[in-house]
Amino acid sequence: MERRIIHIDMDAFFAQVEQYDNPKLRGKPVIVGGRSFNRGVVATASYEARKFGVHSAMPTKTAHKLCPEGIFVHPRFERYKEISNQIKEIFLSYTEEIEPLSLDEAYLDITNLVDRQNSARSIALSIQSEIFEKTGLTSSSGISYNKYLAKIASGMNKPRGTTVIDYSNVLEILHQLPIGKFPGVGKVTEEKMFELDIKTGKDLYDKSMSELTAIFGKRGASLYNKARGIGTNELTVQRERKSIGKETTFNYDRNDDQEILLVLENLSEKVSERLLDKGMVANVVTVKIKTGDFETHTRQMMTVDPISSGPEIYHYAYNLYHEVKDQDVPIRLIGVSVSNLTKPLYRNLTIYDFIL
Ligand code: TTP
Ligand code: MG
Repeated sequence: MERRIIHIDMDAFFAQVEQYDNPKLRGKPVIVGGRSFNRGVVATASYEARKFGVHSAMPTKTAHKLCPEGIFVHPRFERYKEISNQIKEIFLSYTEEIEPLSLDEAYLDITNLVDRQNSARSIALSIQSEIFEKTGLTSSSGISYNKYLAKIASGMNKPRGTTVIDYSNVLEILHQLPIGKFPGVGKVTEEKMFELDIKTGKDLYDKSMSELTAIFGKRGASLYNKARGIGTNELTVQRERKSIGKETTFNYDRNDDQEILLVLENLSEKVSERLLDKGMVANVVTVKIKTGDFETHTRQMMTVDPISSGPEIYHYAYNLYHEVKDQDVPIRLIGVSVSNLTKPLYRNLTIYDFIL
């Protein structure tokens, strides 16, 4: 089945965030990076600064020379991370099939969202406008039938671009693409390509598989395929591995099972409350103890059914406690957590539903 993959990449990400947060910087050449004149490098530059030839990884010193009126700003990674999370939430509201590549770019597999009313392009445009509405920032998107083509496409009409590569235009685009723009071709490979007189996708296309494997080893085949529009469409999706946990540290080491289990029951109840708050159910329970000499031990168990109530969590925690606790060794900390969390699509039926 033909996949529809979108690659979304924020425009001049760090610089745009700085311009958004500080309106005085808007429309100006902003250069984000290390401000140390001798050792700093540029993380990124606003499009206004790029006109002067400033780009990522360039020494700050060079950027100063090229763009004397540039405004140099120190990066604020916490802020970028915050916005990155906001953007990720927007992606997740469209599909769970997402593969983030860095703070400012991700692949989305939107195959299942495409129908008669919604083309892949219109979905990409709608994601981009939603990002703009919620964060004030612009992005570019590329749409294709595999990952690396989507990534190439998103870079073709930056900033604020939306570009489709399909079977009708793929070879034309790849043939004229500078070799350094192929994902996976970094500076070193690019140099090697130049030595072989391979400057564009067409030059690469003209090489045989055996020539390329002789020069590039195992990567030869992948390069051969990349010149032809062939690449993987499988996303590496990070399933949420969130967990919810509570723990207590005692003010003295304890060894009395009754006492400890009372605490564990209490903690289970608190974990349940937070789980219910989120409207989620769990499939794994973990118990953690720390002994008096600071060794940590954990045990975990898959639940038979997804669980959420305090008594259910305690049921598993109780058994795990007896597995992990050495009768003769007092402990200073006990904790319980649940993980493998999901939102139930419908309420689980219980025996009471049948009685009624
Ligand atoms: P990119 O997406 O490569 O660049 P960009 O978003 O600044 O610009 P473009 O419009 O061309 O996509 O990288 C995203 C962020 O990662 C960038 O804003 C800053 C950071 N970064 C570095 O810190 N060092 C680097 O060498 C690069 C390339 C990026
Ligand atoms: Mg970017």
